[in-house]
Amino acid sequence: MDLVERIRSGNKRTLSKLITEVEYDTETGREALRELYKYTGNAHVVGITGSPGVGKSTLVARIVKELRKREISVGVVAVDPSSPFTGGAILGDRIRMQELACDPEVFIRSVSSSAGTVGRTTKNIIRVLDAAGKDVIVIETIGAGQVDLDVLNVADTKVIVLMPESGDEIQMIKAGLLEIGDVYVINKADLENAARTKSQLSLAIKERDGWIPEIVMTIATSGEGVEKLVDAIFAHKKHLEDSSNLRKGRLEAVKSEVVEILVEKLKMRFYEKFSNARYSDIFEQVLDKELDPFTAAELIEKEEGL
Ligand SMILES: Nc1nc2c(ncn2[C@@H]2O[C@H](COP(=O)(O)OP(=O)(O)OP(=O)(O)O)[C@@H](O)[C@H]2O)c(=O)[nH]1
Ligand SMILES: [Mg+2]
Repeated sequence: MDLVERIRSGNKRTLSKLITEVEYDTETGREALRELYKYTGNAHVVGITGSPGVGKSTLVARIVKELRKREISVGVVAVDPSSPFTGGAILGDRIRMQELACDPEVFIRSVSSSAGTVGRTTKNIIRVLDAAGKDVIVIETIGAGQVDLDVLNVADTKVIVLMPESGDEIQMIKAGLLEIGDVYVINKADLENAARTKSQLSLAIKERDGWIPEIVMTIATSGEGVEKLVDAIFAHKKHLEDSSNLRKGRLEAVKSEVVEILVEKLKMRFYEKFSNARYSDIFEQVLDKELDPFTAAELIEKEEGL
């Protein structure tokens, strides 16, 4: 059986090995990604994001359980928070996740965000899981910084997780996350201020592309509200399918991915060019303040016919 067939049969060991190849960006990994590409696009990708400690991992474990109850196969990609302060939670997450990982229809993988290429790696892991036939792929990220937003971009449904707050203004408004969510979760609804946070949130969110973001209250530790959350995710999925938004969103993602690849290639090419002495006088001039970096870039552009 060739690799593609083994992956598509859902063999966990093969899947695990291939994902490692993809993580290390090996030739085998790249080759497999090219071959598997045409089998992707069937999975619904759900991005779960929110500040450290809001309960994302606890929630993801509950979502996976709920999906399995509905006989839906699941892949989970956890992008580890890089902050050492939340490091303690990771061990707990792994233990919770391990119980679920025994299920042959569940595949769970962590990616370390310390690697500079985590965005692309995560996208590629999602592809492998998609080609392997997982119906839903859940990604957990902390939602801060460009990398996380990149990762979130590939999600068809973006779920923003908040917890009750006592302030006048929800922190997430400042973080700019209120413009991108399709579903909002107020987790830890057992704590004070849950209702208040919900009403503040409902005032802040707006309709986008014919979809009014849903707000769901959950208590991830007990599982309360998780069924409603999964329903909201599927309602959004249906909305995307019924409108042309699924295709539109994915088209944008494809575009930015190709741009990203081109930029990476261009960068390599420039560094190669700069490794010989050809432009060294320009760099010297910039260093000596005879040229500014913008003018230097323009000169090189002209020289290269760009
Ligand atoms: N009271 C209460 N505590 C919760 C709830 N959900 C999660 N927690 C607790 O909140 C803490 C953080 O939960 P995690 O699931 O690790 O949170 P996280 O968002 O994944 O955290 P990071 O991955 O570190 O960003 C844990 O101690 C959970 O038990 C909830 O609904 N209510
Ligand atoms: Mg977590």
